[in-house]
Amino acid sequence: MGRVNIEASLACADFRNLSADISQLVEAGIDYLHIDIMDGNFVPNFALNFDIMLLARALCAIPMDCHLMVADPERYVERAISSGAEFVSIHFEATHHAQRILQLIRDAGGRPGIALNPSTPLTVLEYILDDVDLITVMTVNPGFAGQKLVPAMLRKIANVRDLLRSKGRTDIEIQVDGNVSFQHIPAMLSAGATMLVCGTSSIFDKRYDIRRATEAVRELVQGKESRI
Ligand code: S6P
Ligand code: MG
Repeated sequence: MGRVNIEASLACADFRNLSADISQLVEAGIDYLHIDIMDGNFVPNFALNFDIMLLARALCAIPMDCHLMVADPERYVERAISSGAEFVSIHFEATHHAQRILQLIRDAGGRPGIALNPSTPLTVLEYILDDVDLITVMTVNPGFAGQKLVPAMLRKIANVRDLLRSKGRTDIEIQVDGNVSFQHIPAMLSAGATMLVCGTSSIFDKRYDIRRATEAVRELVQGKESRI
């Protein structure tokens, strides 16, 4: 297995004490901050925004991955990048013009990602593989933290991996987002996940300290049993 990135879903942090949580994420060696942006339209909820990205950037240098759960995402590409995003992911379902927006992200200096809702088939990827650096398999329906894994998504992750292998594109990251728990991480990794978005199911599980929980995720990534 190649390198696996451990990401912290910042929307799940304790905002009463954001700078303390970010310090712990830095100490824990988190690879990316995953920034959920929602518009109350594409998904029935609101989450983070670009000011919070700038705040996070002022507090730490952890690279950021911006997950745009918004309709017509082309409106926000430039701001996501100028607010510090390395990866910018759009939803296939949120636009009629996914390829054009992925190209726009690339041209603006970002690394494009395409996110797929649980019910969206992988056939939509066929002609856009050259336009993406990242594919997000939503393992829950987007909009909320704390949901249960849609079981068929484990097969979907493996199907993305098989597709990328068959096209010789194993350089494209496979991100999993939703209920990435200590219980599900081993199966997600075996299926081919390379970027783990960790929220309330693991790194921000209130029962544990952020550093210890991250260490436990890392143990699983290294193929060890976690004692957490
Ligand atoms: C969901 C969003 C996610 C969540 C994350 C929460 O719409 O895109 O990034 O913040 O999945 O993690 P958990 O462990 O609570 O499901
Ligand atoms: Mg997300």
